[in-house]
Amino acid sequence: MPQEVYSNFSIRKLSILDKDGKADEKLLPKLSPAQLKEIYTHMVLARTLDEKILKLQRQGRIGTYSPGLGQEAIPIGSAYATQKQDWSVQSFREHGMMIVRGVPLLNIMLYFGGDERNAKYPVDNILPNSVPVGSQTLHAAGIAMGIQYKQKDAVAIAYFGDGGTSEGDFHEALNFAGTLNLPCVFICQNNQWAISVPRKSQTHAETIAQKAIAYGIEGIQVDGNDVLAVYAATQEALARARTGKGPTLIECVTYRMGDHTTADDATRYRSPEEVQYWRERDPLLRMQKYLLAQGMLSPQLDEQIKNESTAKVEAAVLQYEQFPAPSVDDIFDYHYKQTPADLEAQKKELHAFLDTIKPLGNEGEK
Ligand SMILES: Cc1ncc(C[n+]2csc(CCOP(=O)(O)OP(=O)(O)O)c2C)c(N)n1
Repeated sequence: MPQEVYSNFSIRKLSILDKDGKADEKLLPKLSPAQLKEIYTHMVLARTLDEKILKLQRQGRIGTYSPGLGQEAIPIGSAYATQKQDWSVQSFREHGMMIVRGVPLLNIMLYFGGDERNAKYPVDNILPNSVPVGSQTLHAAGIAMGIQYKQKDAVAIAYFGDGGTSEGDFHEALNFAGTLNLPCVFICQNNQWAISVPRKSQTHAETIAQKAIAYGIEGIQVDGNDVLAVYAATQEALARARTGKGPTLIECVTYRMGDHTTADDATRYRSPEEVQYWRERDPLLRMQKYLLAQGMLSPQLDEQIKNESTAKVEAAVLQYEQFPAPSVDDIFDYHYKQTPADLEAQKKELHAFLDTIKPLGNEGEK
């Protein structure tokens, strides 16, 4: 037997809007001017929210926050391609996805305020934030198994970071998804950093997208700062999944412009030059330039969109800060159908204690 090449594999790379907002006309997805403006409006709102929550955290008015600054094109472009019945399985940086799918800003703030009631979304099929790195991939694969079993017309989308691809979960999920031909889309937000660990320490592979090849599924690398490319790639992957053609791994190449969270200081491990390189590739400015050049946006309309976003965010802050505190009874009431006697005793004891501190001006149940 001679030695021969078994096969040659390749990975597609998609970019539609360049960094100056110029589009490759041949690749433009079919979106009306109204839809393009809507996408931009979502991006402005996501960024306005991001900036506000960061300030609230610095003022001690909200808890630890994971900014989505610079990554808005990914959750927004991908969610814009979904249908109501699709499932979104998020990690903790996909506020834009929630905005597109109709989750109120209040819920997003409640999450970062540590209030568990954040996850009572008024819209279906969005999983709550899941912080365990990589876990989203298995959750989505499991949901996709359910969709397949029940023969539903839906797709499950998982969001995770480049760090997530080093977890066993990622490999198990892609393997299950491939062998079972699941209606699942894996969206990796490759933002170059997993806290202080650079992308090159996660894998020696040139791309994350090529990992799809090993699992026999479709893989594509997309410019993650190009909202139209993210939309187009997700649209294509969703159509494939919906028609029984199986899962896709989409690697979105982007950059985490902010700190990992408000508990981090990224200046300690990355250079100003690197940040500047990516600032010039800002996904929001790129879309703005495109719309201005197309005459779909004017400076006046832009101003109006920004003012409306600020008003929405400020209204949500008011709602968040006036949201009634949960009762301490919640600690005890949801573990058992019938609360056991020892827990009832603890509950009584806690109430008795709170009664003793209330007269001292303590906020009591808060
Ligand atoms: C299983 C697990 N290990 C460690 C952590 C702590 N942790 C939280 S976020 C993070 C880095 C995640 O990086 P990446 O997956 O690239 O996503 P990014 O935060 O950049 O969006 C780590 C290590 C965790 N949440 N879960």
